[in-house]
Amino acid sequence: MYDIIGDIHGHADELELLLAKLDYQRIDGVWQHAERTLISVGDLIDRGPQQKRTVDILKSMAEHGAAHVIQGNHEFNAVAFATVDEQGEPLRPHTKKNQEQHQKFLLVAQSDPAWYQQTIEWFKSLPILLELADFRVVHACWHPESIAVLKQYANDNFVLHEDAWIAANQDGHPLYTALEVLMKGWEIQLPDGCSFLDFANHPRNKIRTRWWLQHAADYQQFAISVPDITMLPKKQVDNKLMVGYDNNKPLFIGHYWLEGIPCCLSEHIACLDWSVTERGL
Ligand SMILES: [Mn+2]
Repeated sequence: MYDIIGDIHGHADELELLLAKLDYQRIDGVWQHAERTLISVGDLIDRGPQQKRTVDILKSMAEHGAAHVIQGNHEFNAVAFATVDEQGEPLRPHTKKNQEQHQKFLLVAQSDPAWYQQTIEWFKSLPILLELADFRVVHACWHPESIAVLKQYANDNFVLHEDAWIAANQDGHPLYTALEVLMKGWEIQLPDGCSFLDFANHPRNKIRTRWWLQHAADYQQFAISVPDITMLPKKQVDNKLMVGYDNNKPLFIGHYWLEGIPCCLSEHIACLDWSVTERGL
């Protein structure tokens, strides 16, 4: 049996409360359960107050066989931030915005470089998705075309090859595009001239979508994670921009920072990310 948990984002106290609630016990420093295995949908880091403890809890569980952890976009970005190309340039530029998003994690990194190095190596070893006999897990979007691309650059367990990290961060490379879809979701451009303000008040002209919808929808119905949905047009979305889900197996995702009373996104899809962190942080 499995317990699947959502984006923790540095909230180790809440993670331990949840593990205790799920009847896991800390034995010799490692949280575990005699009959159950934990699955994390990724995004362990950034935002929250306990970056190191959160990583250490889940890493020790994974090493003990008590948990499976996949990469979220935050782990992927952390590796890219810490890795340089042949010219010595970081794969993820150290811009002000990228540093700010990563600040809480970088503070720990600076105070404990050895831990930082080991953590980045562990992040690199995490799969991008899980396909088990009875269900699937990916951070944001299950998209067969993107998974086919990923397979060319990953091992049988969907762990990226060491030498694929450069391509994975090259804007326009097929692997870059595939990973964007799998870990950040299916995003589409708004019609010309349309934009909205996101939770950080940044204007955007691309929306995150309810990619699993199979039928025609307008932009307001298709969008997710938009603070004021009325800023979007009621115009119908072109069917070619809708990918849908094959419904072959139940799917578990995170990423979408949902609010309200938890419910399934569709008959076959559950999102586990119901905002341990307040929005706007
Ligand atoms: Mn995410």
